[in-house]
Amino acid sequence: MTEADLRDSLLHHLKYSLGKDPAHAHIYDWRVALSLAVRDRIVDPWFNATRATYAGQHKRVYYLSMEFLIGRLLEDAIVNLGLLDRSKEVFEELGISFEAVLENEPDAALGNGGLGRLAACFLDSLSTVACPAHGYGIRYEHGLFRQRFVDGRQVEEPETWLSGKHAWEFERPEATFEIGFGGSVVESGDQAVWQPEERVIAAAHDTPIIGWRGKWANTLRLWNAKPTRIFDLERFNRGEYAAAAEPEALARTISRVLYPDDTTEQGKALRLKQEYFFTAASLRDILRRFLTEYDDLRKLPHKVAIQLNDTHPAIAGPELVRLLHDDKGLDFEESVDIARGCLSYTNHTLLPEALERWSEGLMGSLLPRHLRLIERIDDLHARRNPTRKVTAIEHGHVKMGELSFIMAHRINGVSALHTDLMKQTVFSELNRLHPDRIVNETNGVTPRRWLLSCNPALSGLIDKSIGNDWVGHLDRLSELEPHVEDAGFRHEYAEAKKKNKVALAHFVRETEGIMLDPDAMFDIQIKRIHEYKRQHLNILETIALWRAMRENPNAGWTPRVKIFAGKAAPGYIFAKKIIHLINDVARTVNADPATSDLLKVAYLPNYNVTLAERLIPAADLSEQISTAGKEASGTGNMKFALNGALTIGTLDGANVEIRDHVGADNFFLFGMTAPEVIERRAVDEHARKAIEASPELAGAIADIESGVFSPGEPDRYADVVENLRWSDYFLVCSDFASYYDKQREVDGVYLDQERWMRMAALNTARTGWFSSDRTIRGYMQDVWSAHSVPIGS
Ligand code: 26V
Repeated sequence: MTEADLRDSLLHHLKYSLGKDPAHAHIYDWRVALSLAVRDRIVDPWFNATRATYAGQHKRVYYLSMEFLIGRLLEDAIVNLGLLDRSKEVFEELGISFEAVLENEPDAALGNGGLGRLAACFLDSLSTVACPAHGYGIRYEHGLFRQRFVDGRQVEEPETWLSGKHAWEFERPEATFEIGFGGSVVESGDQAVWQPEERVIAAAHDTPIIGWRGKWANTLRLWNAKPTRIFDLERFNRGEYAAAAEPEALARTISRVLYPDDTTEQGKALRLKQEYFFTAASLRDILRRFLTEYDDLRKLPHKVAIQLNDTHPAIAGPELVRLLHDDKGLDFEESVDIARGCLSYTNHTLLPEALERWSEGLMGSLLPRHLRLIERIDDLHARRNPTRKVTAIEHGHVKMGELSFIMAHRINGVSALHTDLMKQTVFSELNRLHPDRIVNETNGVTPRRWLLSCNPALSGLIDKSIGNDWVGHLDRLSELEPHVEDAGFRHEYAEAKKKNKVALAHFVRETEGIMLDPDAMFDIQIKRIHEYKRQHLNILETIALWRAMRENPNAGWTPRVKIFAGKAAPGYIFAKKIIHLINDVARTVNADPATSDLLKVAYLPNYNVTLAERLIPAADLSEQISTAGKEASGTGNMKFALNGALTIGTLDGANVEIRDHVGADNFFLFGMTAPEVIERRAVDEHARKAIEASPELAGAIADIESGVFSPGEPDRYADVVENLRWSDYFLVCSDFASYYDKQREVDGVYLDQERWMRMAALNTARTGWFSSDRTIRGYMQDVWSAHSVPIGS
């Protein structure tokens, strides 16, 4: 496609799809027109991929996920199609800011955090490696809430990514399924008929996902919930207008909003409805597609691999058994075995409060047939494994992790440490019975978005040094190693980092009015706010550092900028307190003239994929400081290291593997290990003892308690302090001294910029393994038995 072709296509869409004259077009119109022009280029590879899959009768992968945190799509598609330079030129000629066009796109936040972003990286990699695949999820009308701060407190507002035209998707009015809830089951012998009481329509919307170099495209199919009857005409004619619209409102509620809680609150009927809704629609669609090609359902595991992204779609087990046994008449045991042959399950957390369980009461009323099938699945498992001690149903609850394990032929962890802990803890008994099922697939991130697009300064330098093959083969970054010894290369590496920091400083000045010195160390912690991630450890260290700087201003301090971003679940009171505290500390520290050249703190609101793309390339230091054993993997940690930020981190999740790859000398390790954490927790008054032993920590806590950061309201953080001193389950106090000391070591190394830049460049050169292409190839081999389709065939 030449520049002229692109311009013609853009102007064509502006005129015929948007009905706009270029003279009157707004940035929005240009953005949508460009998206449609780019989308046109995706359709042929998309069709070709589908045809090649049918022609070769290839196995298909289905990735079922409640969340796809995809962010913006336009730049990504342009980059994958190799249209970046041409697009820039077209807009330059038109006299329109290409930047502004890209910025106009809403950030699709159909996910909470790491789990949803991983699903989005996987879609990119599945297309890049030409693995026939579909993503299946929910087309939420409202994604994750927007976050604002009012007097330092988080306020949530609804998000409206669909307010304009969604340029990427194709609505499929013909692809609909009726999904039932509630009602009763009529059993006769082995057979059963479920008569649901309530029905909604699941309607498909497809977004093509193009891979690197535009050779292959897969489909993300998201389901919308619609009523079976638009409205009740009889009631409308009687003048009962609100009542007439009720069925519609009720049905649409199912796909109305993403649950923002990755927190404890469970047992919400709407959430279970969402889970069943999208899982059932997806399975019906999968079977329909299979039956267009094959007639023997026993072949299903050879042609279909279904991945459960956490337990959210765990109802797929019993639902697939129901479809095979009740609807298609297959024998029950055979149905269970076929289902297991297709299904596999990824576990993303070991935190007990995060493991899904549903009361039998709720499950029985919404999904009566499924509850009965789960009992039978459990019984079958008991019969086949007479020594077993676990059950999927226990104390009146269905445990979705156990159910998923029993119904899956592979269960995977998301980092080496997490997989080991899974075997030792939550699934120890099931692992004993089925030692071949648990495998490790360490997470990865797509280098297209998380290096090539978000960091043109660095990716340009990499291209110049080793060519551009690394984008599709990230382990080739190792070819940078010899360049790292070249002072000229290191200088250019430092220049690229500086450029990104200047751009971020500009952004922070414009949006927050905070002035940042681009020569200061940019120390960044960005992720959801959770106690186990320990943002409070970071802010305590910030306070301690500020105190030390005030006490001894001429001690040769390394200037620092502490940047935070992240949302708290609306009902997570402690997390919200931590946000408030960080904002209070930021206000106080930033107003202190004594330290204004040495320390700044900024909490950037509304963290999302787009903000991450700005922050990560500008980071010097990446904060990965969770309590060891609690962060299953982390993926931000990988993005930072790839972009040349050094990590200060614990031996947790994928930090362990990052450190193995970059080398212990190029990683700032601190804190207790997972076994030490368990031991320490058993020590009486561990927190109080740790506070007593660290004057820096004691001083920081004392400042909080005396209202230094909340003048006139010294009690504002009483509960945080109380928790730290008397409970401190996540061992903030016990890890504080080690963290504080390591941070001072970080200060020292940063002063030696030659050394720092060598370490940073080695981080880039040695983190090619963390590409999600590598992860996907691992799943294809160990979990799905799926293969890439030779492109062009
Ligand atoms: C976390 C928590 C924390 C405390 C309260 C309850 C609760 C509930 C859920 C979660 C996390 C849910 C699953 C999840 O998002 N896991 C994340 O998955 C990422 C991709 O594998 C991984 O990198 C993160 O470490 C993991 O937390």
